[in-house]
Amino acid sequence: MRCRGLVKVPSTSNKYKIFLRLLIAADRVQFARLLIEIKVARSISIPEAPVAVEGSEATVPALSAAPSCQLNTLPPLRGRHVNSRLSHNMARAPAVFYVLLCLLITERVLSNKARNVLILLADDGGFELGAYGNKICQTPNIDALARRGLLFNNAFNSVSSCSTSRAALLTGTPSHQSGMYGLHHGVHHFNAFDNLTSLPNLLRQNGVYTGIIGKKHVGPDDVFRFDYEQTERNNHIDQVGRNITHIKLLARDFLANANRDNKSFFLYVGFHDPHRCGHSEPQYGAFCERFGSGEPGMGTIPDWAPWYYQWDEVQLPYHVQDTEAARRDIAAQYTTMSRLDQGVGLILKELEAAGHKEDTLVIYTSDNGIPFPGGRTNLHEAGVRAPLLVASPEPGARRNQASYAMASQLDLMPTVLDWFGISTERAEDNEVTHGDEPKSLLPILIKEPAYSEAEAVFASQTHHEVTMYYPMRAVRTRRYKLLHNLHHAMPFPIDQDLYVSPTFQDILNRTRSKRPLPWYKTLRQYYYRPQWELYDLRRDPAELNNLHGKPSLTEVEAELRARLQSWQRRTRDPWRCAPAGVLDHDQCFALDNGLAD
Ligand SMILES: [Ca+2]
Repeated sequence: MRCRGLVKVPSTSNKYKIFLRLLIAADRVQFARLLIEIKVARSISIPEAPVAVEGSEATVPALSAAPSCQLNTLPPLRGRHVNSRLSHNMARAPAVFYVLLCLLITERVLSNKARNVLILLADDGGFELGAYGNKICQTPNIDALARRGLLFNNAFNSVSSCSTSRAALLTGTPSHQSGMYGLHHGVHHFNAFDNLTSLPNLLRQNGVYTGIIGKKHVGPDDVFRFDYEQTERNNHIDQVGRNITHIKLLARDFLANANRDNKSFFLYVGFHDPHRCGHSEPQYGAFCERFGSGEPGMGTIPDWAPWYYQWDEVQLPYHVQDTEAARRDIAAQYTTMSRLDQGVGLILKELEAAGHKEDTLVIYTSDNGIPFPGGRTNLHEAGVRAPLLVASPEPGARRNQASYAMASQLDLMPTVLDWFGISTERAEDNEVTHGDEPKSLLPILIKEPAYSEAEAVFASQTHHEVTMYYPMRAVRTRRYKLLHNLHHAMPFPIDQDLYVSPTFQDILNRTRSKRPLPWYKTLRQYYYRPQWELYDLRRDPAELNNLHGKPSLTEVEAELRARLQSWQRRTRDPWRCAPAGVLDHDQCFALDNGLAD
């Protein structure tokens, strides 16, 4: 990917320069009063001291307080140098000058045309959202965001694992091409290739102020570098990912910096909610739903009013068994979703208070499916189908509408670059079917594209944890999905986090004791999968009826398979000959292991 464009920095107009010269001679005290008055009109509240959560090993780091006088919300006036000249030379200026100055400043603010992006990323969040039809889980802030923008009904992750998905989102590159084959932290230790171009690096090179608050979980550092980083590297993950008061204050700090420097910004908020924590911090509950709840020993998050749900009233997803244990697990997830929702509301208020509601593209999505059987780590629908809300402040942008266009998270990098006016080039390749490249979603925000059965998204998964080697590749059109389980003879792996969950333990215990298991699969079916899976999603959204090899769909399957192979070649998938062949000098050589079909 090669960058061609630059973010435009507005130049000082001649008119502006003339008025500045006129103003050199004004009274210092009155000028200061004027600035204070303007500040009052644009003020944001003084930051509160963040509250540490009792029982957490983490401490809340001190934030750099926002300046008491919010001059940083004003245009730069060519920096402190000009301000200093004004301060020293203004004397007895007529009131009309102040009015003119005020008009000038207003004009400059309005004509500045800052273009900013805010990404709000849930961790393992699904469709527990009112905007997507969940009537039980309360998410008024995200629902309000949906009303301000466009809701995508066919949005997909390109992989169903945390680090790999985040790397894909931030590079527009599928996991088998980025080198980020699995989780980044601990013994898993996966990293992207050193020469990969990432969105934050590209934006920084183009003068955009970049920030990440919360979960980063990708590396190496040089490939994913933000100007402002408050992540699990320098904080406890719960403090930057679940303590919504702390997250709010960090956002305020970042926005104050952007305003002070009068820069376009890209802010990526990686919530850790609604991720499970039964594996890492069981004292807070299966989803950390008690963290900061105000209960004894749990600490208090000042901005969070917890919602609690009745287990027998939750809206059970089709891929979760209908038992009390699983329903209680879902109820805990809802409580954590509601904390995420309130965090989203706080960030959006900070954005508005900083004066950027009308110049910022806001995107809400999730890195992978919910952490339940059939969800995260699967390329089935519940693992990769993602909520996606995009709210544009542009005149004419669609609001309170839904789109059925196929959208991949690989599209988010070109979307953000498009928003900032940064053009890129990719090498031409005739093997790629038109439309299979990542694309900007901005045109869809204006007009729904014509319906096309040919639209497709792709997915690629190799690991989650380092021990969970189970490579899969998939192509999904509006109607069909073809899924290739490359090493299907192995049992499908289960991650530590899911294994200890009440839901999976319930499946295990019921299977072992041969008690009824009201689930959509048996455990054996879940573990052992065929090499190829083909589904007609219009008729079979739960993907229970594998149509692979069905004579009436021979042509459909062949087309999907060719398209998937073409995508794998184009993206230089090292697994493109597996499992029936060995790749050598861009050719597949047969292994004669009986897996060619
Ligand atoms: Ca995740």
